[in-house]
Amino acid sequence: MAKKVNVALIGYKFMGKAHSNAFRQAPVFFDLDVEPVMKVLVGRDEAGVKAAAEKLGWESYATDYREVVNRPDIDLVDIVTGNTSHAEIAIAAAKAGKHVFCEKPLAMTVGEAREMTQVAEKAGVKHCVNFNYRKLPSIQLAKRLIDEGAIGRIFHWRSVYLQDWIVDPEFPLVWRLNKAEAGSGALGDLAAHSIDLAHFLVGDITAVTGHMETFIKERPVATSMSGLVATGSEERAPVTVDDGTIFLARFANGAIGTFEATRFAPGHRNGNMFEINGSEGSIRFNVERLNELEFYSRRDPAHAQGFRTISVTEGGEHRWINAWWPAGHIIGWEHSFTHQVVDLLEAIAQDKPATPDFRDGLRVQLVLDAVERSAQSGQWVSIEKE
Ligand code: SOE
Repeated sequence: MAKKVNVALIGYKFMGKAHSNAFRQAPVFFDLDVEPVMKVLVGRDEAGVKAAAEKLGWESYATDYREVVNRPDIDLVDIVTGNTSHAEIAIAAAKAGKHVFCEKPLAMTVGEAREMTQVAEKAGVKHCVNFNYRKLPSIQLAKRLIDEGAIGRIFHWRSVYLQDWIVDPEFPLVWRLNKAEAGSGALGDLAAHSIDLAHFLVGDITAVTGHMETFIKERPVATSMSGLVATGSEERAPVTVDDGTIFLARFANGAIGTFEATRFAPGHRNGNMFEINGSEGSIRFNVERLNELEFYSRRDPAHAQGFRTISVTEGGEHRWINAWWPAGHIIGWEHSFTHQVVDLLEAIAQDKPATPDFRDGLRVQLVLDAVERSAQSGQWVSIEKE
């Protein structure tokens, strides 16, 4: 009988649904060394959390995370609350000796991210930040090709992360548009993913210069700041985060990069895309076609040159893919969450580091912070040491 890992999930909205699904799917599709138990769902609104616990498949619910993180029967605390409470909950959980899993961006500030990392490392618990795109078979293939030298020395990273859900100026001022609640806009919500992928695939970023823009300065006040539904309210208040951000980056290995993140790109719902160019070839990725990786090799014979599209459902060698369906039976966005949970549970079972961990989250936070400072000063800003 596999050892049980009792999980407490703090938060139950969009990400709560995604994480609950991952904990449900992981033991069904994967042969795990430990068995996750969906013990308790936590939220402040009793009626809301009770209904969510029933729907999402949690054994019980609670309204105070402080009691839950100190419960002896809880092994893993998963944090999907708003960005403002990540640090408080993660630190409390790690100090109570629990493994901690946290949504991105890791924190509101570099100071918070540093403290979270230090406390978790000192406590000796597993700590993991959910940069879920790393956990796609196509991204793992990109990493493998790069590590095998298939694209040679890397010259360029070029990423865009494009969404379009707030182009309408009447779209209300939800929490994601409020700096005090979100920390930043497109930068922390979207570019954070691209930065983590760049760190994973290319290496450390050493300096950045950026520009951030808020196109719609005021919006109707949302009756519920967490709602995503237009309210038709007459009252308007300032948008305090970036609608779109661009920045240039230098990498430690000599590569250079461009990053663009925006919620103002009509037609793009979740266009997380990048291209990497090296001395021997190139790699292209688009999350809206996440079962594929495009690869160009200069080593191909002249008559066969051209980008090829590799299906990561083929060949049986791609990470996680054999646990799902036969070749050609594609997987989706939510599978990246399940793969992350599988990796985290394996890290717990085998007592090895979880990836990406809080230090990776801190590395991203340092870049987010440097981009903001550069946008204010108009200067290049070096990335601080962790
Ligand atoms: C909303 O902009 C959002 O869900 C982000 O918060 C996620 O991190 C990203 O994966 C998709 O878009």
